[in-house]
Amino acid sequence: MFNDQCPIFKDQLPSRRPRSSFVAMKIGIVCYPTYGGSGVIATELGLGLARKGHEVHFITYRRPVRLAHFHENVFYHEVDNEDYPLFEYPPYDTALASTIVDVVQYHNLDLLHVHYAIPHAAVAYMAKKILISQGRYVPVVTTLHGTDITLVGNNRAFAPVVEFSINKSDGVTAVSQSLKNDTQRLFHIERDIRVVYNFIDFERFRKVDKDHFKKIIAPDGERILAHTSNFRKVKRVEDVVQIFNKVRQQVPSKLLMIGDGPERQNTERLCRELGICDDVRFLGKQDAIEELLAICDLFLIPSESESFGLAALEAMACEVPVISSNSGGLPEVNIHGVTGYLSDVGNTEEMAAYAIQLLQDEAQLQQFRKNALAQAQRFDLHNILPDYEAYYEEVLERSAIKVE
Ligand code: GMT
Repeated sequence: MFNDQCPIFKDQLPSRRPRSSFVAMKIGIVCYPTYGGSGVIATELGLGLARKGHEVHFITYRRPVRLAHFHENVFYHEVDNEDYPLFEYPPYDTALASTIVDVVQYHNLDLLHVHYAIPHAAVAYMAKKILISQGRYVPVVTTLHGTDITLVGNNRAFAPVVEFSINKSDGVTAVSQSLKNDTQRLFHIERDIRVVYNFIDFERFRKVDKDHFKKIIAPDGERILAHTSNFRKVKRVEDVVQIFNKVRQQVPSKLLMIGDGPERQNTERLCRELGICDDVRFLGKQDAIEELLAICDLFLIPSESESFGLAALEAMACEVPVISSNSGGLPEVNIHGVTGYLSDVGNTEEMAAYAIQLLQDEAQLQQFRKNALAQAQRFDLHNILPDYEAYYEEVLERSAIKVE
């Protein structure tokens, strides 16, 4: 007899994995390929693992944005989700499950790592069951990124599937302690959740000299504030503008709005109403965000909910202090009075006051810049990646032990 968690096919299990020496794994990564943080983390993780010698197979419906070049050990499998006239909604989940089965079998994968519970964890479960019927067991690790959990708070329709597929995963990670707590509060979770934080690649995110940009954006030496997001309601983008409106009355400054999404039009309208359009630039989606962060003095992220706040970490790696809300995992990243300041969601008065105080005190700003970098270094890719590798090993070993 076997069940969903317990592999029965002894000969394929990784008893060949001595802890002390490096053993390359074949890992399938399922993610959203878009600009969102979960896709970025999944792609950077895959690339990092491949650089270490693991074989990584990305399975998704479009080439992930950060998978721009050829990489040894990296394979990309596009999910073919053909739209038949019969379907009002093309059945992506079915196409994804079929692709996973095919890739696991053909490339002999050791483990599947799916990012974002909806629908990836449920689809991975379906693929796992199909593979079991074919005499093959592949353990599944699910990483929870935030909105896959908090969304359920707003839409209970997802709850049974999310809860079931988390419990049926062989390993579960969350990107912050706060998200782990939320998951345990919102669902009946029977298994341990490991916190593995978001990370940053310092090869890319570091302060570089882009003074020529600075002169174009702030010709009179104004301070530069920035916000990056997907401009969804949860980001409270209008708060960013309200904070900036107060700051610019005290400190000559400019605001860079990087990204795009549903709230952009409302936000642009607000800038017009406030008469501050000359000081605000909407840049849309940008690939080289680090080049823009390099010229910034302060980063604003007043989100309603934020499981971690990768955008804040990216800013801090570029030595930019952060004014944020205190929601979700943000206090685990941004340290109040050290790397920036935190306020209650919606308290734009206080956020603006903190920003003004910091921008008017050059010595303190410089100290916060250093502190932000030091804090970001805790989340260096080279520190976090081994946590994922160790967790994979643990999940594989646990699966092996169960059958012995
Ligand atoms: O922030 C978003 O809307 C995108 C979202 C995603 O799923 O791609 O980001 C979430 O995952 C990131 C990576 O783990 C986290 O850093 C973000 O904090 C989290 N966003 C929210 O919780 C709102």
